[in-house]
Amino acid sequence: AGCSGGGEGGQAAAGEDAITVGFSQVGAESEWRTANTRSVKEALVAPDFTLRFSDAQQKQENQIKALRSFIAQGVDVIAFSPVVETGWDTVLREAKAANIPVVLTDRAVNVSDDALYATLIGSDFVEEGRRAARWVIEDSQGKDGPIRIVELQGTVGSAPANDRMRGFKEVIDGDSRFEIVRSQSGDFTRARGKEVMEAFLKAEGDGIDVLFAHNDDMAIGAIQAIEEAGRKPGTDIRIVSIDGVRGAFEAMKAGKLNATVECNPLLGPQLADLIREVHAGREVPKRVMVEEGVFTQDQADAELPNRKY
Ligand code: GYE
Repeated sequence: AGCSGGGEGGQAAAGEDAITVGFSQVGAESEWRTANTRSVKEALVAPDFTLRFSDAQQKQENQIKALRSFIAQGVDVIAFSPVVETGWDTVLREAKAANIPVVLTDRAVNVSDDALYATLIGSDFVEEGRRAARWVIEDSQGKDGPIRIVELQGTVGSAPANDRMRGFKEVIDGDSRFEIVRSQSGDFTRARGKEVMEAFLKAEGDGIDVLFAHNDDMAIGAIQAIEEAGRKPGTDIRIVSIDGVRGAFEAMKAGKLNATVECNPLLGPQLADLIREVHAGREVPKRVMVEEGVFTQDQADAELPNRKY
């Protein structure tokens, strides 16, 4: 192996046995995603790993191209966070034919044969949706219906959008006071979250009681739209979102966001361990879950200094 240490900036050189990993990331659409990218890049380092990183800019076609290029380069392991759930069978078969194991991070796929990937490490998005709904119900104690909810969905066809929608609806449907009056995608970005919220406000006027956003960034965009419409976010419209990024804690401290459901993006170290196992040909669980909780406004001040993303 030899040459450890050295190099510029004190960075270790890749060892002879370094595992070459091709990682295809979704994009840089949210605070969650930038924290996730940082975590992956910090974990997959020399001397144990050589990382080839590719950003798909939220487009599946770019991801498929990146995976094909990793296959052509003959990387040891492919890891990727699939933009959407469907449409992966062909390229995953190509990886399998080339004997390159695939580790899914963060988002799930919908494939005909689960043997097309080795394992998935990520959060339970259905449970996150349920948690958001339970918070809404708790927050609405003693209130009469109808309580009108608008929903900002994540990227159409993505696992977190599909699952968070399903989990939220499952719980909210059990309480007849609630009605989801509008539901549309804001693509997990602040800019789209703001635009779609503007359209909701235009269509519904004062008739919106609750906003459920599939991520914090869209909620933060929507908060701006609500303020520009002359209403008070967090008061006139109660707001819950998902991720638990720093921006959400700051919005909670300012009284503008009411609650955030945690979704931990710091998967790098666990991903590195899984890649090692898979590369060594050892048996791994098909699904590895990340543990997380829910935070409310009254906890924001105390919790903010502890946040790592
Ligand atoms: O919630 C959102 C990001 O897949 C869990 O993607 C991830 C989601 C996250 O853009 O902020």
